[in-house]
Amino acid sequence: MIWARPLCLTDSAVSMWVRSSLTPEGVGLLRSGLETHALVTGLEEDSRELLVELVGAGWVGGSGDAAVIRYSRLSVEAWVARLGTSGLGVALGRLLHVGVNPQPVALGGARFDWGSRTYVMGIVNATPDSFSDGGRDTEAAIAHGVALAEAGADLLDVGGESTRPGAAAVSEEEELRRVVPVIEALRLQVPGVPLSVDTRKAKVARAAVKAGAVLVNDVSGLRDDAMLDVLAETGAFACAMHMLGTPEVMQAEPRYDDVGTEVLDALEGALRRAEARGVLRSRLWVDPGIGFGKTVAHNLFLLERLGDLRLLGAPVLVGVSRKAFLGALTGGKPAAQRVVASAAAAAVLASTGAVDVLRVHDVAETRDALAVADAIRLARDGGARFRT
Ligand code: HH2
Repeated sequence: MIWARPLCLTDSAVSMWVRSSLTPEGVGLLRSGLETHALVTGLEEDSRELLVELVGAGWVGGSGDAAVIRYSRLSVEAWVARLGTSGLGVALGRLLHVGVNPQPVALGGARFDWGSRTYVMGIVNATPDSFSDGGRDTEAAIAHGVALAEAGADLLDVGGESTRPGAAAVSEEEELRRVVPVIEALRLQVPGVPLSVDTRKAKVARAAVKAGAVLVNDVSGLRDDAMLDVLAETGAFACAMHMLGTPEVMQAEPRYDDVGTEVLDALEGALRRAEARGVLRSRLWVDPGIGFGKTVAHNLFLLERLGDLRLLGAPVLVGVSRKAFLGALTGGKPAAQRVVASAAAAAVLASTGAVDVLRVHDVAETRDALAVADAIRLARDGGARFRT
């Protein structure tokens, strides 16, 4: 039987292309010359004129501040060489990050080889009031961290302040009292698992890093210069998360003109502020902040377009675990009954290749879901025609 199958230049198809027709060099050329489309927004009159001239026949159309263009990696390289670090040059240059994994990193002795699988950050809340698993004292939090490490967590995120919608802020002293002993104990009891501290406070971050944390997970998006100074001085990694406002008010009618662009703008702003204060960009991760000043529709749209965060060139962390939007999608289930929905979300996100780390409460269940999703995403053996 004869079949004509549409062929994309996916990784799974490359060896078949080579076997059927092209040399590996030919595949490389094809890849760099392969055309695709981009939506360009934020254009002003002069940058729009420049873009029209630059892309020539690649101009598809546009109105207002937006345009659609056709591009290939080769054409982007030529445009960037011409435009340098102007706003348009930087924007177009970011297209080169798409489809490219961030550089591997060693974090607290563990290696993170981005793209090889989706990594799991286990949540260790040492809080009385977290939305789904509050009520742990120091000993219970330590035991929980050890259990999550045994269940296969690649990292553990220790938090001493609930940031659920409407939560009141916790004092610095109280937060220090909650997180530092947990980090000290986990550093000794699970030495192979890197530790992160979930805090918005520079003093807490500094004490946590001293106690053994190697990453600062800042849900306020690195807004505080004192936090940036701690990162620059200690060399700790950090995750900048997007949040609209503060936990007290963030869910009071969140509004955006364009949620995707506003999240990208805010995260790029955080990375630039951090770099300007001496933090290495290679140590920064980003997170769209699911549930932090977003409606269910905003959350779903950000997840559907998660691949856009690749433009920032940083590892992408996402927290969907047991969150309210999953309850809304499953007929109003309470947080403790959102485990299957959380694992489903993890698998869907991992199957797109747009997420590097998932922050989760249920490590064992998530690892199972990711084992399946990652295996399908990375499947290469399609029989003799496809095998390398
Ligand atoms: N979500 C929560 C807390 N910290 N950090 C990042 N980077 N991304 C997230 O999505 C995120 C986060 C909220 O979850 P949880 O810690 O379980 O709840 P609470 O804030 O009530 O302790």
